[in-house]
Amino acid sequence: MIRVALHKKEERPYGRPPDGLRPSTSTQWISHSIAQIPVKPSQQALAVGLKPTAARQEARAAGLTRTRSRRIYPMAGNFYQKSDLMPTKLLLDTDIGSDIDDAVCLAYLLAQPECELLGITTVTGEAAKRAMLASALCKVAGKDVPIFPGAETPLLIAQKQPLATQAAALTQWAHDRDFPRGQAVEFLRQTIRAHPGEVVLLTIGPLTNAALLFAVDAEIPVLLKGLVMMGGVFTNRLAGVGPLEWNALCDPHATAMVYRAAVRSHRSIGLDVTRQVTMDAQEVRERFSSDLLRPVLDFAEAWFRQRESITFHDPLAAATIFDGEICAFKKGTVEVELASERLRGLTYWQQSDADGKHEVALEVNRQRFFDHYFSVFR
Ligand SMILES: [Ca+2]
Repeated sequence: MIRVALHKKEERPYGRPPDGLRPSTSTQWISHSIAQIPVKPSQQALAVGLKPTAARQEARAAGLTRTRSRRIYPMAGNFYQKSDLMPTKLLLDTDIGSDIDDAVCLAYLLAQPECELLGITTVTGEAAKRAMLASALCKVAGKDVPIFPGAETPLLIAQKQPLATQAAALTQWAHDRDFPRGQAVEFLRQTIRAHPGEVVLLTIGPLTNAALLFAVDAEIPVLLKGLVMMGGVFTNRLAGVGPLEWNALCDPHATAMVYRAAVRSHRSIGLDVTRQVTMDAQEVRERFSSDLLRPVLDFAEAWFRQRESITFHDPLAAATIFDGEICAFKKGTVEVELASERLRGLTYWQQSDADGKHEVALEVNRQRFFDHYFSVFR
């Protein structure tokens, strides 16, 4: 049994901002039994709740007609149509501070004019230091984005990512040091409920926060506009890419819970695709010249002491939200291996055009991605 601290639920109608979230005045404790999590694909019971009827009724009551629903949930390959004039409301869940690509991704989101970044949550070890790194980028961008340190340890397995190594570069950059504690999941929950059908949740780290979010509020998956994840490996077509991917590996049980949730638009950009968008250190140093990319380059110097290139895993996942032509997706069903200790976290993908609820990126236009990525910094 684990215990999850949540702040007392406010009784307020949907459509209003979660302005009462900080600071909190009282806390209620909700127990969530991890023992309820099925461990075999054959036991796909209601791990995170699959009764969306009430949430759909609430979304309709908030003005999401059937016609509009079709417009904001288009077919694969055209996820978010250009006719959407309003910026996309986005929540970012990140393990910024380990692989450099999270910072590369956050800089892109802060510069992307079509992105309304509602908040950032951090995940895995030293979550507060990760929040400081996110804060440093937000300050350079001149944006006041709520940042919440989230879950530091996986649901059941041992920690694989205890340190935020890039935090060493924080001495060079102004950043906040104090963040609300123990409120990340509740912040996500209230923000999504305040904007039913409008928020895209982008996860670019292990899925502990997302799994807890779906576990404490089973209506959240259908209240999302979409869930976009960097994670998994779905084909074996790319030489040198093994069957396991880091985000899924770091918390396989959370990954399984998220794939079982009844999200209406669920997209995964896996390692077999993201590994195709790399840039060597010299070109990164030449092209990361804008004000917002300068701290990223500073964070990256520690990275370059061990590697000579950056792979744009997380920025690629983010870019697919704003340019539907960068990646080609196929529908199917993803199941996560939990029984085998050796293969735990492996993502099985079965293509199914008819009833597949998970869209997986299969192809990437590398040149289009890099052109798109750097275009937002001009
Ligand atoms: Ca990441």
